[in-house]
Amino acid sequence: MFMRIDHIGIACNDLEEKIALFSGLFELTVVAREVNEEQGVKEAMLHIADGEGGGSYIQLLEPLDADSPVGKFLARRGEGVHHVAFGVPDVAGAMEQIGAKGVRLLDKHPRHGSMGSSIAFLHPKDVGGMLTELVQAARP
Ligand code: MC0
Repeated sequence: MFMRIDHIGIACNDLEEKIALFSGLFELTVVAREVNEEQGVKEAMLHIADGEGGGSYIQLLEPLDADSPVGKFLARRGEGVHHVAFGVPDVAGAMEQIGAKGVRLLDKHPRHGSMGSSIAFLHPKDVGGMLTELVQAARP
């Protein structure tokens, strides 16, 4: 079902500061920046590699406000890994397949994600404490 890890999402208080840190430490390049109002984040994608089905990235996430998912996460846990996103060929199909196994879907329908992708989240309590995202890349 999963083709690859699409990205690791990192919650941070200051996007520009963490872009400088990650690009300096690992020599990664920012390939996209976006404000996603629906998800309540300002974000940057740092490219790691390309593979079958799409690329893999570090995604840096700064909350737009304290009541957003990333804002609440920062208040509760501080900066760090917020979610793991798996690349799938068909996000609606993957949602149906995983939902049938009893995992709670946090989205009823796929939503708009980074770089034109379609995404859906799975409840962390049903995936060993890991907030999990399914990603169908716009251009595999
Ligand atoms: C909360 N919990 C987490 C967690 N956030 N566990 C692991 N990783 C996380 N990131 C835990 C809480 O500690 C709590 O555990 C339990 O889940 C229920 O939390 P809650 O009190 O209901 O907390 P809420 O209201 O903060 O909701 C958490 C939930 C929410 C995951 C349901 O954040 C959500 O719907 N997230 C999906 C959307 C999202 O995260 N968007 C931002 C990234 P205890 O043990 O204390 O009960 S958007 C994005 O990444 C896009 C742009 C993209 O990739 O393209």
